[in-house]
Amino acid sequence: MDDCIFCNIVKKEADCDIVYEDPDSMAFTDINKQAPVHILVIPKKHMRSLAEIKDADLPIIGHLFDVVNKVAQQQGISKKGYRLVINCGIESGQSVWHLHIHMLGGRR
Ligand code: DGP
Repeated sequence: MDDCIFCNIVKKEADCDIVYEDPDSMAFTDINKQAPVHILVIPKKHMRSLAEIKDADLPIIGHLFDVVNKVAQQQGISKKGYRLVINCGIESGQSVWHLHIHMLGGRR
């Protein structure tokens, strides 16, 4: 989608610190870090939110959690632990309407 900032990141039309990429997903540092490690894991395919995924999207959702595991190891937070957040919908405060998993780690 042209007016989606995360789609623009996927197309490499917006600047960001990409830490992982494969044909279906991408992970990059959040522009507004809330923890020493704050990474967003996204599907490359545009999906507005968790509430709007289709049955056909379920394999990519599982894949995203595999990516979380890989990125956690790469970032050295796998053993100590980290928090995952998915904001879903207006009342959650979701501000970017492209599904993303926040990975927060590096401190207790
Ligand atoms: P949420 O509130 O769950 O929709 O979180 C959206 C996150 O996306 C927020 O923590 C800031 C981050 N973000 C927004 N725009 C950009 C951007 O252009 N680049 C990067 N790296 N992160 C962004």
